[in-house]
Amino acid sequence: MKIFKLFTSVFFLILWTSSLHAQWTGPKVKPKEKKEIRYGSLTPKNRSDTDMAAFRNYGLGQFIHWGLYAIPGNEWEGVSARNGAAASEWIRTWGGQTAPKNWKDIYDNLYKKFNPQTFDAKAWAQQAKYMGAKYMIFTTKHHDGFALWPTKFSNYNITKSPYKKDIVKEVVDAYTEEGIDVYLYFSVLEWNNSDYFSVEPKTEAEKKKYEKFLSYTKNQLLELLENYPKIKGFWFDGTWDQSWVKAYDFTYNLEKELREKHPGLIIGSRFRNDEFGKRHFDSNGDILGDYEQGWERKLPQAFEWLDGNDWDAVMTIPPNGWGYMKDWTGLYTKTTDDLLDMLMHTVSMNGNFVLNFGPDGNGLMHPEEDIIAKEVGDWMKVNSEAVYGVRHVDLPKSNYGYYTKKDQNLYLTVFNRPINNIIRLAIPKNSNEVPVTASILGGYESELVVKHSDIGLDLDKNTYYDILLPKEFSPERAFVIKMKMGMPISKSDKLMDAKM
Ligand code: JFZ
Repeated sequence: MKIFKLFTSVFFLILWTSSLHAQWTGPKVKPKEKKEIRYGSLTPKNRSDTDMAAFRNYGLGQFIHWGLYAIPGNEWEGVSARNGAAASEWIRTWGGQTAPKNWKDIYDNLYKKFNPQTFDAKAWAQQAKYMGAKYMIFTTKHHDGFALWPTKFSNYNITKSPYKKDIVKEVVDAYTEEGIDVYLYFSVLEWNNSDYFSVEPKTEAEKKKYEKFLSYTKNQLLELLENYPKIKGFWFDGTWDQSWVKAYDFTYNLEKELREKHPGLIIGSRFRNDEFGKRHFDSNGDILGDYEQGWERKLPQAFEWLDGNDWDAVMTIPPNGWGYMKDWTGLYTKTTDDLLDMLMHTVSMNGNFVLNFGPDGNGLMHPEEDIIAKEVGDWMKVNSEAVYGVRHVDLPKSNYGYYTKKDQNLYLTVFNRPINNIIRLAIPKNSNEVPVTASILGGYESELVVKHSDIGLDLDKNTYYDILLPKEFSPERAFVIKMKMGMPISKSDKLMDAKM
């Protein structure tokens, strides 16, 4: 019996995860026949306005998950929730042997203890600025339903905590002041709202309740736009339940209203679905919303997978867990080098990389996060030219690292340095743009030697440019070679084939 139960739950888990991931984590397959869609995207692919142009140039962002879950920090009275809850911000769902008695009750009363004495939004914003973040995403309300702003539409909000003050306002103001654009994370799904349904409401009474929930959601979103007109967009979450999926007429009109109220507003593909229940991409495979919002703790392997859409990737430092997690021991936590690699992977494919932070119950970052923010910032001080406002480069993939480009500049961020100190770039023979000069960003002053090495391999479509790295140059992290592109001095010779 137990085994059977285990099998069925594993089966449903696999079913659930595969349905979550099916559409957006691999190459996009477009259906052969076009369908008539009435609830498709309200905005065109690759919006061309200035707000979207700014989004496209961010390169690096910061995510902050903060809420009541910051108080337990993934443990309670010395007992870890690590094997009982999905992630630290999901600790309310803690179950099984290790969970405290009446845990949900304890959790739902945590707001009485939420009093972050050392919270300083300005300090966060300065840290993000130092790190090089150009935008940030802040959790106004996670799945637990607790609002960090003084919402008029629910009592479960910050004014009922001992802290009382409007946290969302503090964050929006402080980051905007530093020149960092703010996006608000908003979970539609709520765990402890009796008007919420995960399945489609069936009876009249259920429908009535869910109607109430929908107008509550709409009211809160309009309220956020009203209160914080400086924000640039929403980052939606918790929109996967059938109740929401079936409410496509409501969500379509809501999106319209939000956009009308706040021209330029940016909304990703995780907000709503079409009338056939297709999420992120509609039934014709076209993106819903302004950018692809499915790259969460995962990165595309190939540029083609993105189908030319704008996108961002959000990333945790621990394997999983977005909220504060006090104890990082025994987990692989991503190093600064790991994160820089992911950053360049992302921007080399036209995406924005968004690094998550989970401050504690007092408003302080995890000490390891402070170190990473500093180290990423140090690196960005020297190398951000290869990150901001750059585009994908259509060259054969380099094994040394990642290409990006801006105007006549080609950047290669080197993560794998060759033993012989010769960086050999493969450039298609018919290319009318080749590296002419090269230098290393920051520190190393003199220009590098660039040599055309036309190897002459038969049938090879490429010719080669060698950049010689000075032996004495020994940086501690990835470094960026900046090249000026220009006309080739001589076209690659077509060597006469010997007779075979
Ligand atoms: C969601 C939340 O449940 C989580 O707590 C966190 O806030 C994260 C940023 O978003 O988690 C998800 C949502 C969607 C997918 C995976 C995790 N997904 O589509 O693969």
